[in-house]
Amino acid sequence: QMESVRIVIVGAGVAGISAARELKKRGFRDVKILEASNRVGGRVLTKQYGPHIVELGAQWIHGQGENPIYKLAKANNLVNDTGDDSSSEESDNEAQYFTQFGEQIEGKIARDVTTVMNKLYIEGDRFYREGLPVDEGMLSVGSFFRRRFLDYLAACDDQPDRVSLKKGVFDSYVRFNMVDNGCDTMDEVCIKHWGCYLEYEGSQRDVELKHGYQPVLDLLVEDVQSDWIHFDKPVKSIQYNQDDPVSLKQQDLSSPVNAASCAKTSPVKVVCEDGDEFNADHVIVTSSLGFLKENSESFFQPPLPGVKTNALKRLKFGTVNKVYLEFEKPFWDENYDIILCWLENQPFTLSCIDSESISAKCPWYKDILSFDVLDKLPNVLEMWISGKSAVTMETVPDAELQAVVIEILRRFTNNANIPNPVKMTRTYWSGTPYILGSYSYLPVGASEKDICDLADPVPCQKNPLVLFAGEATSPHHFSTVHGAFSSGVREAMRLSILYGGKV
Ligand code: 6YU
Repeated sequence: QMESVRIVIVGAGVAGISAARELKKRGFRDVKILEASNRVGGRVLTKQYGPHIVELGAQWIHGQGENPIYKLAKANNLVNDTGDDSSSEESDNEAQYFTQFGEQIEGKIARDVTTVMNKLYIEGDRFYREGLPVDEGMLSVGSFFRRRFLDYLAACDDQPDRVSLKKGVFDSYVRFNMVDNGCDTMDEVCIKHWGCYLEYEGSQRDVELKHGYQPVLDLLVEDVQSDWIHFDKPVKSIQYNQDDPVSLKQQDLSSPVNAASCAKTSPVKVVCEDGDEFNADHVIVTSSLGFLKENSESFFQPPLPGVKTNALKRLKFGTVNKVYLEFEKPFWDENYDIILCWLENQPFTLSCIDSESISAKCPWYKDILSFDVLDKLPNVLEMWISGKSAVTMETVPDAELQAVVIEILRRFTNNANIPNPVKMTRTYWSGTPYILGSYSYLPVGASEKDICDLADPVPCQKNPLVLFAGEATSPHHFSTVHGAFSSGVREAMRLSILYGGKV
């Protein structure tokens, strides 16, 4: 029976591929994946860079233990398991902190602050895990961090200069978390649900892949029939019949009446931008939260129920971008990432840009987090930025971007001799059609229930015509590759069970 069930999957990102793979394992044979772009992977995008690679999207496997992506990569000898913890105090020390005045902050100051903040990061989980009451004035992770950091500062009784430097390191810690969460500010991120995101067991929080994500993606795609995937097939709308019981498929088709009505009936019609239409019994939508937030009204006919549109409104989807700068040779100390710390209330203007430029009107560069040194690309620095500033940066022309970034590097490191890069590669995640950002997060006012509501099929669980997968539908692993993967498996299993398959 499964062989004749028609399933369309929207999107060939990790969630879509993982759903297709699981459907195939479970005996489904009539599956089509419609992908808007001309490639597999979505937010996983490994690019060849000379003899090496860069990751324009996902970069690490977050966590070990039962992480399904870690298990797959490990079994295929694709991970760099060093055994050390990349989020430990030691590795935080493999960074140099600079102020906008070209002053390098003493290692001990940076260490003290990051140690305090790493403890607060973990403590913040307790509001969710232990149900601790949340203070009205401290609803966000940003306000929690700030208040508890100020308590720490008050207890230290440092000289004003030292206080200012510590605040600078604190500011960079907050920006690190903005990148980690893909948000505009940590004042948006809900402290009550901070612990909702679960880390896997294991000593390494961020596991590196020897050859990047591409070989992992290849392993997943290998298990999917290649003729299932249709590229350059953007889906424009999904029409589903709320009243059509799925049980029609399960009726006795030997009766000519039933057979004829089943042949005619299509509970779901998937319409593509090019006019092609696909009739199906079920559709699994894996479009990003960003795409759904923007398009759900016209995308689903009839419109999604209120509980779903409310979830779409409440959950948030941010932007993280990277810029790769290649120099003729390294001017930095080996292995030391360059982290920017802005000291408070100090004027700062760039000399390289005119007053009419985008960067002068909107100083996006103040949200640059760091310039990271890459083991495998010795001449390259990787710059990170998050939030609205990352979106603004996408509109800045190459020449202006390069000038700004190089002036920032020169001024922070107090090294006027830093040359211009020989090559620059940049990402545009907010402007990437059908993705429109980087990953989802839980803002103040949203909860785990919104994620579950988003994941629920439509019109209802008993009659799942339109199913939802993708990282943003994963209550405990949103924003990750493994969350996307598991959500695809989850929805394939939902269909398998519906047609009598085993759990
Ligand atoms: C991870 C990491 N990582 C950095 C950056 C980015 C992301 N992530 P997709 O969008 O991929 O696929 C959908 C497809 O559907 C797509 O191809 C579309 O073209 C297509 N489509 C959509 N609409 C369509 C339509 N109408 N018709 C046809 N086709 C359509 N994750 O594990 N490790 O290091 C990073 C990072 C710059 C952009 C990441 C990372 C996120 C993952 O990349 C992402 O979740 C999945 O790939 C999504 O797959 P998908 O299939 O769901 O959608 C406390 C707490 C904190 C919480 N955060 C902690 C974790 C921090 C995460 N940090 C990540 C950091 C980096 C560097």
